[in-house]
Amino acid sequence: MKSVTAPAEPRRGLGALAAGLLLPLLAACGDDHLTRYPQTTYAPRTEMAEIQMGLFNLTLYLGVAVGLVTFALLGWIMWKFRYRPEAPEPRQIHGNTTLEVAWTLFPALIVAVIAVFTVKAIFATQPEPPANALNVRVIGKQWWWEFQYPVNGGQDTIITANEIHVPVGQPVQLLLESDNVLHSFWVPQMGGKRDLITNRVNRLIFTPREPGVYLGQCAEFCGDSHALMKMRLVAHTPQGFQDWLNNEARPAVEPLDSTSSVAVGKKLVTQGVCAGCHVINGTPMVGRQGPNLTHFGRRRTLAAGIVENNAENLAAWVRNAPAMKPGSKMPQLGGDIPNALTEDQIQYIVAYLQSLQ
Ligand SMILES: [Cu+2]
Repeated sequence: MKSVTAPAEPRRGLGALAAGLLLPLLAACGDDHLTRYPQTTYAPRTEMAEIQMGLFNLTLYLGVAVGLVTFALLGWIMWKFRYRPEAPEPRQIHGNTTLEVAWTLFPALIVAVIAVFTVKAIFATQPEPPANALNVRVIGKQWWWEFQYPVNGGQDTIITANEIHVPVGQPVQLLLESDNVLHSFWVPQMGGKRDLITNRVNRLIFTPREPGVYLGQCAEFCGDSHALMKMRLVAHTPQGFQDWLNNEARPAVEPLDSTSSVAVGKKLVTQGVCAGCHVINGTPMVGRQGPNLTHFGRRRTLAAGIVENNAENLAAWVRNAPAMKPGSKMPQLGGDIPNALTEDQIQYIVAYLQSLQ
């Protein structure tokens, strides 16, 4: 039976092909797509990201040109040599040296051009660290990020998690490592990616240009919650960065009133189950398993960027972290388990953690 829907298929195929070809071009036209796709490589904000996008565009355009020529030739040949009942059998040939030399040399030339620009880009994106670089040690965890800022000439270290803060206009050198499995640091608008591995320190150097909040995430499969290992890169003005750093250097704020829910929460956190895994500077907590919580209340998100940092989400996280992040090393602390925290206790803990500005 003759199908009546068949003619629509090639048209739909052509539509998809055209969309596939046009989408990157449209995406490159402006930053409107940033709202929809905030973790984009199409809006570079460092020289490194620009070099990488240039290389991507070069291969994309060459690929599109080769594709257009190939499909045009194919179409022309199919039309010219289409079946005609009256036509005699075509002349039978074997081998054509000119054609074979041409279709060997031409692709080799294209690959050579790509290779030249690729090697240039490799050297350009792996520069020697500039003398004025801000060094940040980045340690990939399962599944969150630790950021360490050496201060006072390397005497002290400021430790934070999941939100990396940098100034604009100054080169940033990330010293990337892992103490567990492989991870990969990727904030697309800054450039990247680069792996965090256990037996060497990898470097990533870039200079943020514009203040803003840039989204990133781990780009190397690292276990159950790999897809939930996100981060924010916050680029400040130089003064804004210094203010942030100065605040991070302070010990945790004390509850104003010793009878408040914040004070009750402080006692629960610093003397209870949290103390085994977390540090809050200025308290006796010494755990190094989990993120440093000294200024936790200032972070925009929690659980490595997966949800907004608000009272409701924080309570849900404290109550049952593995329910939000499968495989999380933070255990379930509330709900239906022996010796669970009560709902009141969870609210006190939330009040204290949110007070840590
Ligand atoms: Cu990871």
